[in-house]
Order: sequence, then structure tokens, then C-alpha cells
Amino acid sequence: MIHNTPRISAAPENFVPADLISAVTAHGIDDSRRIFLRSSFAAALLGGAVLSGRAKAAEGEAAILEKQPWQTALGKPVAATPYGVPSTFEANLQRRESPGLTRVSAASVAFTPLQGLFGIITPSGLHFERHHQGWVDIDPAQHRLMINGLVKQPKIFTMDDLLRLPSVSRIHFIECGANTGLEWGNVAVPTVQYTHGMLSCCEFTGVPLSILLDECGADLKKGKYVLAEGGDGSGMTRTIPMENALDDVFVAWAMNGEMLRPENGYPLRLVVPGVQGVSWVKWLRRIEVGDMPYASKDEAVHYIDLMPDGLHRQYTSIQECKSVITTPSGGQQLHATGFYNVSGMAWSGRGKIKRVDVSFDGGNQWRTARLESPILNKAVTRFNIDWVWDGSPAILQSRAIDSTGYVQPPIRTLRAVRGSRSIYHNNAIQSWQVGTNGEVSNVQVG
Ligand SMILES: Nc1nc2c(c(=O)[nH]1)N[C@H]1C(S)=C(S)[C@@H](COP(=O)(O)O)O[C@H]1N2
Ligand SMILES: [Mo]
Repeated sequence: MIHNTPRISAAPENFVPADLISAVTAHGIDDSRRIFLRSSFAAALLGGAVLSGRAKAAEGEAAILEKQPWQTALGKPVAATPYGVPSTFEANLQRRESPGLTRVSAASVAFTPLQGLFGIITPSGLHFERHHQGWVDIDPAQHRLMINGLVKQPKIFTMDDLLRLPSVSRIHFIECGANTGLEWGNVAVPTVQYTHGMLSCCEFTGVPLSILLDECGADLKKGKYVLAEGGDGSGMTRTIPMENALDDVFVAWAMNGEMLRPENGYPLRLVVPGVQGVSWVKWLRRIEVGDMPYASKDEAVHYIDLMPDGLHRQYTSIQECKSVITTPSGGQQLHATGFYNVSGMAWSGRGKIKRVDVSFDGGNQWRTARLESPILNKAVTRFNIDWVWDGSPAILQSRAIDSTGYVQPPIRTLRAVRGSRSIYHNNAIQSWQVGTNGEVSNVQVG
């Protein structure tokens, strides 16, 4: 897989199944081809001045000088694939289960390949998946959403009812609270797909929860919380404070311009901007208005933060400001010294990204990166920065600052407060080491 520049590639030996190595080769990063390019360039340089040398290098390039098979025959007809799919040469770019995690029946995680994404939107087919009891594909004609509890008039909505209501479309990130969880214990997971890939960012469309609560006459004096319940076999339920529910929470049926994918909650999921993924209840079937937190199994036993004193922190929902460099990142390989576009993602559950700094020496010196537009509330922001690699060892880090002024902490600062035995809410600065041989690996800098 090529990332941003043909001089960076995923090392094929790292989690590329054998049958996909040919797909990697098809990107033109196989060694024989590189050696050919280098030797033809060297030969050209020997042959004359640099300018004519370049021209001669081009003369050696069969790919540009000779007619290729696809130039001399008809292409495929329109609608050959009525629902478009990626090029076969992109077959390596997949959601993957981490080799380090055990799958418990269908309850598992498939991570988004952040190293192969551009801009801020996660393609629907690469959105990460986290199911507590496997995914289901529910007939929208059979699906119902009930609103009950402290309301004047409990109501049951069909999908048709919901699609008639005023809708909003907004771009937000979703991050599992356990994303980057293994790094707490200094387990160096090799690639950014497995360290940070429980993160996706999409455009969601749906109806604000405030409209549904209003439709049912929710009692806002007594009703301080809502409970969201999923329709799969996991019995997923989560408490959301009424303040959030009335603010920017919405009940979504669409993602990236089409109906949700079944893995991501089709036909209905809750979007809870800035809050950890578990509250984004999928296959949403019920919202209950209540007067106190529900302390359901998914908030009393799971998704609690073990603190250094042995006690657990509960209801820590907001995903704090965080960032990660995706190119170059762990498992990739720099093939030559010289210029690289270093690129990454930054996000905050509390607002917008204000600034991202990048260090190439393990945090001694920092330079400010370019933030690409759009910079949206509780969404991923893309950053880029120029770098010239001189071949010496380097440690690449990014540090994001959000609109509240909060600065993403180093892992030691986070550990001082939170200990090292938590699973959740690790938003520490990530370090990638570049060796003199160009290999990029995951390291923790103290
Ligand atoms: N009904 C239901 N909702 C659910 C889950 C689930 O298993 N069942 N998993 C939760 C968790 S832990 C996360 S991180 C997100 C993952 O959403 P995704 O699979 O669309 O990425 O959905 C949440 N909503
Ligand atoms: Mo999660």
C-alpha cells in the first residue's frame, strides 16, 4: 500500500496476508522495480549533465514510453459495477482484527486502516466495527423506535415517520473509549491501524433527539437523563445527561450520504458528538426519559476507568483532545532520504482543533503543522507538515491543542494521574521511531 508518496510503503511482512503481497507489488514498490529506477537514473547521471541526465532517465521508463494494454482496447462499460468498489490494486486497504486481541465469538473489533486514509472522511466500508454481540441487518419496515418514561405521550415511530421529520447532516468523529488502550500497559502494538483505528469520522444525517423528545412532551423538570437501548442481542444501554440529549445528539439513519451500513447500526443509530463510541447506540430501538443515571451493565461494570488508588472512575464519556501521525507510521518504511509530507489526524470531544505541533526529535523541539480545512466541531481535522529526512534516527510525535486551550499530554503525565492499568481514555501523544534503515516502529518516550 502506498501512502501519500511512493517512497513510503507498508512493510509487506507486517500483517499483509501472503495472497495480498502481489497487490502491494502492483503499486510499483517491489524491489526489482526500485533497483531498475535507481540504476537507470544513475546511468543517466553518468551519461551527462543533470538536465540531460533527467531526460535520459525518462527514456529508460518503459511505463511512460510504451503503449500499455489498457490504452489499446475498450474499457469496461458503465455500470459494470452498479455499486462501485475500490480498485483491485487497493485490496490491501481493509478493516482488520488485531492479531494481538482474542475474538470472543462475534463480539470483536475491526480497526480502520488510518494509514491509508486521506482528508477527514472515513469511507463507509472502512468505518471501524465494534460489536458486543455481532452485527444484525434489520428490515427497516419492521424497525420501531419507542420514546417512553417521563413523557406526556409515549410514542412509537416507524422509519417512515422519522424520515418525515426535520433532519440535520453533520460531520463528527466516533472513537471507542478503549482506542489506544493497549498503550497504557506499554504494549507496543505495531501499526496505527491497531493503536488508533477505533476512530472514524463521517457525515451523519438524522433527526435531533430534542425534536423527538418535544414530540412526546418530555418532562424536562424531572427528566434529567435519557437511556438509549439497542436492538441487537447485546442489550446495549447507555445513560445520556438531558443537557447533551437536548444539545447536539441526533438519531441518525444515514452515513456518508446513504443509509447506514448494517455493521454501523442500520437502520438507526444514536450520534452523540464528542462522546465515546459506546454511547452511540446502534440498531436504536428505545429512548427512555428518567430522573437519574441508570447504572446499566455497560456503565457500572464496563467502560469504567481503573485509577491508581484501585477505585473506578464512572461516566467519563468525553473523548479528550488527541492526535496521531498516520504517515509515516508504525510498520511503514521510508525508502530514501529527502522530502516527506508528514500527515495526521487531530480531534477533540470538546470542540474544534486550534493547533497541532509536530516534533521530529522525541519532543525537544516542536514546529506548528498546517491545519487543512474544514476545521469542524467534534470532527477529525487533517494536518500536514513538511519534513526532510537526512537518514539519522528520528522520533515523530504530534501534539494537538483544542479550542478550550487543552493540550494533548505526554504518556508520563497521563500515567501520573491515571496509573497504567486502565483500558479507556488514553489520549497521550504517540511516538513513531524512524530507524537509520527507514523502518518506522511504535515506541514509548518517557
Ligand atoms: N446496540 C449496540 N450499540 C453499540 C454497540 C453494540 O455492540 N451494540 N457497540 C458500541 C461500541 S463499544 C462502540 S465503540 C460503537 C462502535 O460503532 P461502530 O461499530 O459503528 O464503529 O458502537 C456502540 N454501540
Ligand atoms: Mo467501544
